[in-house]
Formats: sequence, C-alpha cells, structure tokens
Amino acid sequence: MLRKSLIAGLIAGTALMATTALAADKTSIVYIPKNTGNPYFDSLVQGFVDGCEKAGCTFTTAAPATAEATSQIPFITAQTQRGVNVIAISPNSPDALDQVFDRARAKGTLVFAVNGDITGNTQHRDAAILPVDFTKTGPGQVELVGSMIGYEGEIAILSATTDAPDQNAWIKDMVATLKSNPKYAKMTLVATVYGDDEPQKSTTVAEALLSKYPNLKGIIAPTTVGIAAAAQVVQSAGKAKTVHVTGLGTPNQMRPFIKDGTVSAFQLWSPYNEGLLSAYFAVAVKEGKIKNEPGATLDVPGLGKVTVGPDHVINTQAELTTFNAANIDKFNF
Ligand code: RAM
Repeated sequence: MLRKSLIAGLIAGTALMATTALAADKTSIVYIPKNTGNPYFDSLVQGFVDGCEKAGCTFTTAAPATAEATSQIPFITAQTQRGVNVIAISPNSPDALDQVFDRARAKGTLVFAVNGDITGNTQHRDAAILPVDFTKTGPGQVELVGSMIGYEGEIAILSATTDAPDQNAWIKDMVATLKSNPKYAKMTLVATVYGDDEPQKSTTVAEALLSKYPNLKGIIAPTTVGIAAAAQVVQSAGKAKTVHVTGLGTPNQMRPFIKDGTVSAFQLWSPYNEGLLSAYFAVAVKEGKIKNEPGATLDVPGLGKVTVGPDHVINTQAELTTFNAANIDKFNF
C-alpha cells in the first residue's frame, strides 16, 4: 500500500516536472500579477496566452494571494532558479523588488514591468509595458468625477495598497491636477483610503467613508476591485444620487451598476491587448528581432506599430476608454 502510493507520488512528481520544464527552442515567459482572485488579471493573462500562441513562446503565470509589497519576492526567486527567459510582473512595490530583479537579470533573465512601473527605480528592470499613457489617468479621473458633481464639493479616493506603484502614480497626478487647475478649485480631497485590492476590505473602507464624510459628493476608485466595492456600498446605502462613484473598472464587473444608474461612467483600457503586446515584445527582444532601445518599433498583429519610448516604456494605448450606458454592451471583459 505504502509502496503503491510512493510510486504514484513519483509519477505525479515526474509529470509535474515535465509540464514545468522549459523548452530550449522557445522563449519562456512567466507573468506574475499583483495577486490572485482579481478578474482584471485574467484578461491580461489571456492576452499573454494568445500572444504566446501566435508569437511562439511558452507561458506560465503564478501570483501571491495578497498584493502586499514583498509578496512577489519568492515567486521571482523561484522563476529565476527555474531559468525562465522573461519575467513579466505587475509590481506590488516601487522598490522592494530591486534586489531580486538584479539577481534575475544577472542570470540573463529579462525583467519587464507590466501594467505598472517601478517608479524611481527603473534601472532595475529592462522595460515597462503599460496599459495606457499614465500621464492621462490622474487628470482624466479628476475631470470625470468633477463633471459628475458640478466641479464642487468633497471627494475621496479609494485606492489599492499603500505601496501600489500604479495607483500611487495616478493619485500623485490627481492631487497635482486638483491643486493646479482652477477648474477644480471648489473640489476638496478629504481622504485617501486603501482597500488593498481585497473586496471585503474595500467594502469596509468605502462604508467608513460614507459615515465619516456625510457631505461626500464623489469617490474616485482607481482600482477595479475598489470601484466595484464602492459602487456596491453606495447602491446598498441608497446614496447613488448624492455620492457619485467613478474610477477604473472592468466593464463586466461594472455593468450592473451602469444599467441601474448607480454609476454613470468609469474608465479603463484593454488589459488583454497589454498582455498580447507584452508577449510579442518579449519574443522580439529575446530573439534579437528588435533592440530594446528607445525609438525601436514593433508591429503587433491587431495593434499596429508600437514604439519603445523614453526609459524603455511602451504604452499599449494612448488614451483611456470611458465606459457608460451608451457603449458598455460593446465590451466583454
Ligand atoms: C486593479 C489592479 C491593477 C490596476 C487596475 C486598474 O485591478 O490594482 O493593478 O491596473 O485595478
């Protein structure tokens, strides 16, 4: 009996090794999202899967349970030991990963920040593939909430984690926009709170905002997890007419709130296209078809010509897409 289970275990172990072994002839890529359980990253992964199928790479994905600053470190270390060619990662910290990135790169692994960059530490990665021109996000979100509240009154931000490099870059721009543009002079940012991209925590902090700020007119949640939670809280409290929720959301998660009028508009981009582009770019660089240098261009089927910008940043699309009742049914992700 014991012997039988031992043999079964050995066979299972062999099978596992066979599936994770790296094919020498193809570029191997791993994508490490911020955390598991967020449908936003499912679309991005699907883009990688389809991109790898077409461009010819092997692909795996693995993520930590939480988006805490250091949670991705063991995943990066394991992939470096495995000898993967390209680590694509949506970083949970702008600086906590510098050392493990350096170790991976010293072994010849390319490190691409995908979906968010390691702001201020970009010398520790090879390139960044972003979903959109990040300078458009902060001002775009402020204008959207402003248009909903008549450019007057108290607003709050419901973000992801305190370390999240992508959200923090956008929030910095939101604060600067509110301060510098006279159009927004009558809008006051009363609080920035963090739901850690966990649905339950995001719900709790959204509820706390409503009770602590009875005059609140708007919530910007620049996270797909946060905006869905905030919309649900405002809907349940029957406050959709007085507290306007907007931010960055996925059409599938936000559809019911758009349909019932809880949310009038929100923004995003195509996480799928971002994954697709990342796969094509990784293969092209690894196989020497293009140089990873500012000014280099690559034709990505379905997306057209993309250009490596200053500091090795590639934007998947230039402008954010705004979703509302008129167009939401055209999208399914
Ligand atoms: C969440 C994540 C992700 C961000 C989107 C908008 O899904 O925080 O990093 O890009 O929101």
